[in-house]
Amino acid sequence: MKDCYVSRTGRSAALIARCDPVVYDGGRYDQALDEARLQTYERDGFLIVPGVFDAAEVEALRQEAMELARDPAVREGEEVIREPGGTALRSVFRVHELGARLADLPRDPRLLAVARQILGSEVYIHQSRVNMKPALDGKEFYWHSDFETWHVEDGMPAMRALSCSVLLTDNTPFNGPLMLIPGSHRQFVACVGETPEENYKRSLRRQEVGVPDALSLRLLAEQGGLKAATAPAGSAVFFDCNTLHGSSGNLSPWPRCNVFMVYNSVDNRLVAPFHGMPPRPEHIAARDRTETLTPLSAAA
Ligand code: 6CS
Ligand code: FE
Repeated sequence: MKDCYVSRTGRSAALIARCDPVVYDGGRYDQALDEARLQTYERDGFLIVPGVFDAAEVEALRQEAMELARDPAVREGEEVIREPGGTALRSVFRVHELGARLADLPRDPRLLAVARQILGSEVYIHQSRVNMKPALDGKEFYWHSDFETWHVEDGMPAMRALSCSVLLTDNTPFNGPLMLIPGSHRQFVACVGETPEENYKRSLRRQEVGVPDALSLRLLAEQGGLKAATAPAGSAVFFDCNTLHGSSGNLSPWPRCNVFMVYNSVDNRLVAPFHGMPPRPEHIAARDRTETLTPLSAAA
């Protein structure tokens, strides 16, 4: 398979024009997003939708996420990632298979219909996680493209995946909201450096390999600006797999807890990782459990 997106091959950094559509022909799917919102997503590489879930729904999801984070069995599991240099919980992966409401979330039509429309196909969950970003302690997530990692380390062939972040707490200017670079999804930043073995054991705590160089970051930020996805709990942020994003540390006395569902097209299933090393484990990148998602029935 020709690799459109060669990265981490020891050569210098480069900007490679995207080879894939942003919005696929979703004609056969419900038009979950109206034309204006679809164009915003296509132009910027992300879309912030306030008020998707009501207060009771968000509180139930947040409670379930907190229960998982407190569960001794979960806390000892491989799905838990702790903050760098500390023991506070940074992320819990595979939450769509650990919690009941979190299992329904990716099938909620308010999210699933958007994913199908944008990706123009049936979809499955490539990865899910809750990023806890605890009060006064949550460390940063440096700028990165998820796709760069998912392509190199997981073998995701094309840019035909998107993340949906559901805000379980208010995201304010002070608690480390997701920050994105509008328009950056159109350029693939080929990163320098080689991938260490089992890189995920470090990168999920602090990513140092597969991050864009300062010059590329500055160029794309000067072209598109920076946008902080500050929004109330219950909002959803849909962002393309290749949109550059990151978040600062949380110095506020309030947590910033968001759940992320990553939808991948069933026509974009993982192949052998492009770095040539063994794939990352199932709880980070689904290879075996990739059932097509069916929408929750209204009665559910
Ligand atoms: O490597 C990954 O899959 C994870 N790393 C980051 C920083 N974002 C996407 C994902 O959670
Ligand atoms: Fe990310």
